[in-house]
Amino acid sequence: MMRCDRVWRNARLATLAPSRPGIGAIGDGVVASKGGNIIYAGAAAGAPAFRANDIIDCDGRWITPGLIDCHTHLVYGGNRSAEFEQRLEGASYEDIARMGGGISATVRQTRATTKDALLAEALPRLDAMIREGVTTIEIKSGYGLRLRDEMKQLSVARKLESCRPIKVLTTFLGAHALPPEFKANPDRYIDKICNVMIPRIAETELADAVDVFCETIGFSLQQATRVLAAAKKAGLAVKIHAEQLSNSGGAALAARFGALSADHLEYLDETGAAALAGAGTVAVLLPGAFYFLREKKCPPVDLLRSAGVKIAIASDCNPGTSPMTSPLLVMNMAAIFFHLTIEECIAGMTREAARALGRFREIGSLEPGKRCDLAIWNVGDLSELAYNIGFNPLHSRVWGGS
Ligand code: DI6
Ligand code: FE
Repeated sequence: MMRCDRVWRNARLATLAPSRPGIGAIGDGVVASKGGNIIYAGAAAGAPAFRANDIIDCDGRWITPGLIDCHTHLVYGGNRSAEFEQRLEGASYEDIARMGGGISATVRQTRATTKDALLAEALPRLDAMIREGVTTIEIKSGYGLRLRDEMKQLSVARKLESCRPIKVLTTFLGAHALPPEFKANPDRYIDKICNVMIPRIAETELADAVDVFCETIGFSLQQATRVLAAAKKAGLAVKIHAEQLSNSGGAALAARFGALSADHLEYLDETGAAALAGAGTVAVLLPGAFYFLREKKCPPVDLLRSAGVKIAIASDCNPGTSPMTSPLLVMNMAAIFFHLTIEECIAGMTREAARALGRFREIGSLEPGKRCDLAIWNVGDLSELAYNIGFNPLHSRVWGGS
């Protein structure tokens, strides 16, 4: 008899265990948890006899690991629905930015919003994610662009974790855009990020990683290099927004710094893909931004596959280019726009997303020793997760065993 807290039986499992092919499916499966962690996840035949306080009959439902959204900008002030209307009338994202809108508009609103109000605005978005089975989310700063407001954004992101049953990982994205105070001197802002902001963010443990928007309309390769070097020096993991609107060489830079992930990648080339593969950097694809900006160029998925790069997918939830809070819609769009397979879509929001956050030892698959984060689905076939549009088949969600 094996003692445990809770058992889910009569379930079909997508374990996502790397030792099994594909999504690691098991037809008649059992999951058992103790102290918030998985102690067994596998076939019913061959499972030990469990003595549990709670035994849940899943009636043949599918269980996947809890979903992981590994790239969001979920905490921000206001919204940009008025800009959306301008775009519908023909203005481009760049036009709007030039007129003082875009990221700058959200920076103004975020600076003017209190911590409590930011929290209140973020919670409905987080709840939407939770309703579709998300158990871990990454949240970036980048709408404060000065130390106190970046810290405000990050501390609101951290605070969300005490408001809901969810794991929040935070990323400092001070190098998201140039703040108005530094318009005349971009390199001075990079100095400030490297010499003041990153050391302070590291010391206060407000961020788990550092990201940079490496792009013609963001920061140059040289500036991004300085930011990533400062992050490494402060002992923080690094990520990068790379090759979204042009090929700037961000992927190779990510590889050079052993980045956890390189994100967007529409304009990635062969050299960049080989570099990511060599470094084990995960490619994070963001179909929501591609859709909302009506982009034409898809990320080179075949190139990623043939180079052997791991592929994650995420919402990029943000007010300007992806006002999206649905992980299921991310899967649908990744399949339709980027031609990902169902297996890639599911792995992309579980196992590979965990890798993109450097947390695959703790989450992302149904394996003994991992946190017992589960999503239990009312579907006959797992492809229904990506097939339905705007329908939520989540039956229940388990975070840390309960
Ligand atoms: N890439 C994007 O698509 C978003 N940020 C980034 O680095 C845009 C964010 C916004 O428009 O508010
Ligand atoms: Fe982003």
